[in-house]
Amino acid sequence: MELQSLFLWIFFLSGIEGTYFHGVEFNATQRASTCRVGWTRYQNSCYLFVSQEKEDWAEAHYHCGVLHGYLADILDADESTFVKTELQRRHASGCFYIGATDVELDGQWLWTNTDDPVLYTDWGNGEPNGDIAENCICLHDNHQFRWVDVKCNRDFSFICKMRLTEPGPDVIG
Ligand SMILES: [Ca+2]
Ligand SMILES: [Ca+2]
Repeated sequence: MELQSLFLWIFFLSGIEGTYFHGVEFNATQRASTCRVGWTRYQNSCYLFVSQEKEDWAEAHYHCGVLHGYLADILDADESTFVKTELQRRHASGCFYIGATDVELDGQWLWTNTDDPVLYTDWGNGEPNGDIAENCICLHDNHQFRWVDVKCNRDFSFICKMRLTEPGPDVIG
């Protein structure tokens, strides 16, 4: 997908108000202190590992937004270890998109949910190597789920993240 059309599409999708997804209703104003069913808690955030359906980066970005999360950022080594451990525990395969892109300026990776520069990185050997052709990041099983840059129009699994608004004990019921 062309750079401009990618961003026009994201702009278009961001204008759609999604209150329903796959028949499940979510309350946008809900304040959560525990993770929803299917999401996994780490620190003060919840993570959803979506591997049933493969989507390109823009679709994955939109999909996480509909779920009131965002395409995950990974901000330090501890969080990276958590995510990689989860993927291995689930016997995941293939590649999982996260929320960084260098589509605006090659080599300057930004987390799209905050526009913050990507400070912590966990690149696989020889990565990133795609220059202007590869502007999205996924965690690849061939690299023990370290990061590789890939073409944003490829269909992959992805990881959504949601911060808990009211941190509390992870108690069900
Ligand atoms: Ca690039
Ligand atoms: Ca690459």
